[in-house]
Amino acid sequence: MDSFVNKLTSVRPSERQTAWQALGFTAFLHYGINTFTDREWGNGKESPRDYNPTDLDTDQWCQALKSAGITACIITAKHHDGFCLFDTAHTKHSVMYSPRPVDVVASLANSCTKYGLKMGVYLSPWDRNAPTYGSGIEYDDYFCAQLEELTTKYGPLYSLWFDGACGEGPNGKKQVYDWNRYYAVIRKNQPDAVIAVCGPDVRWIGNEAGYTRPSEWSVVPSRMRKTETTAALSQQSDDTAFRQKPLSSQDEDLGSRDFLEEELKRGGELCWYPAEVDVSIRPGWFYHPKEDNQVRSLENLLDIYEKSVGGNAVLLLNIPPDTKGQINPADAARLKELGDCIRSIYSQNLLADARASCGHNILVDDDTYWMGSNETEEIEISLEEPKTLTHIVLCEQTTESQRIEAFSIMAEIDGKWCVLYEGTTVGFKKICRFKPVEVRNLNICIKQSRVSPTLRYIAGHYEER
Ligand code: FUL
Repeated sequence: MDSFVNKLTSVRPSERQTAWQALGFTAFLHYGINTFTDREWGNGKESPRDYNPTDLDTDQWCQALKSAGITACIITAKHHDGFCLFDTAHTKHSVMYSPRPVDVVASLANSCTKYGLKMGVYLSPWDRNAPTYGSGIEYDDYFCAQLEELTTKYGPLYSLWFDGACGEGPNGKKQVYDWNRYYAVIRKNQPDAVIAVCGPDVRWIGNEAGYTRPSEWSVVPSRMRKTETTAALSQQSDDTAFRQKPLSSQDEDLGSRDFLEEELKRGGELCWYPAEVDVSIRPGWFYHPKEDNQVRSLENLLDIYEKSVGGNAVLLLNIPPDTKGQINPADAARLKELGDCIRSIYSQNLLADARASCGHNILVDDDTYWMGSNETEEIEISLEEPKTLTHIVLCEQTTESQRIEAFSIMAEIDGKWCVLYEGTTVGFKKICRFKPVEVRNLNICIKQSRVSPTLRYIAGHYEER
């Protein structure tokens, strides 16, 4: 085997990354002092008295998320304003000093257990309230003490999410974050949790608009881990080898064969760093009553879902609880519609009774998988009776790395083979959409792969339009 492609496909996910990827559709919950001050970024000077939900109900949050088919959620335990939604021993700038002293993180953890959702936390390193912010070790001690609380008191967490914002604190100083120290606390207490965005396990997609690249690779240059945010970038010091050619999380090509070849030639290294799409259901990350009529449309959300979850990424859809302390009826109704729609399209594999030429039961969604013997392969799928399809779902066995570089889906229509879809990457899950077509015979042509391709699952679906 060519040592170059061998090198690319020897990059594999960790168990925690694979478990995270399987969550597919997840939620962000931006909730805190900004919810009550009607702001996006607080300045840290707010009073805990401002926090006053009239009817906090984290069960209701979970019900709304479940109705959309969401599997996990991340709560903003502390945003840049430094106000803590949990019972921390290290500051009085928290819910416990508000008119409603309820540990929101604990309440959500209980609700998540009740409804079978996983929970993660966002803890902003930028803290505009902490007096020690910008002091160096003293602030790191504070931040680690809060991480210690969050990672030991609330049961298993699936994700710790760090954005890269690094502004000034109350005394006008900036903090240089000791990331490795923060990571060590998480690895010690929550070894199964991924560390996302400013972390080694999950890559920021590069935008907050819900856009996923048509070719989304999980094998990317290792230096992506340092450059996904401007804050992380500004903290880089010794990246001399690459100064001439900086990498940005916004770049369209992060993982093609040519691009990675160039990277290796320059002395770079590769890592498994899968993408997460964070996007809000409304214009803001926090709840603002004036945005009640700006909840994204069902059509738009379904499109984002299909391109992210079905584009080798995880969707992290932000749904901000309102001043009552609940998911607003406008968002809750949209989530239910979205869930109904996803269930109606994807619950049933219309190819389940078909025959696949690869000799492996690839039409059953289980842990087994097929591996071809050549870099190009064809799998014919024949149905007993013709069926109308609008979607084909392909899943690679990503524990064997990401191998497929180009594929097409062909259908025999009136005795002629026609192209239904042409694609590049597959990865964990690829959703391919096309105009309704009645088919009996399909051909999945893998036109190029790094080494012998794998497929774990193929499904066909129909969406009534
Ligand atoms: C950013 C923050 O500045 C926004 O307020 C929001 O929390 C977003 C998810 O991350 O870095």
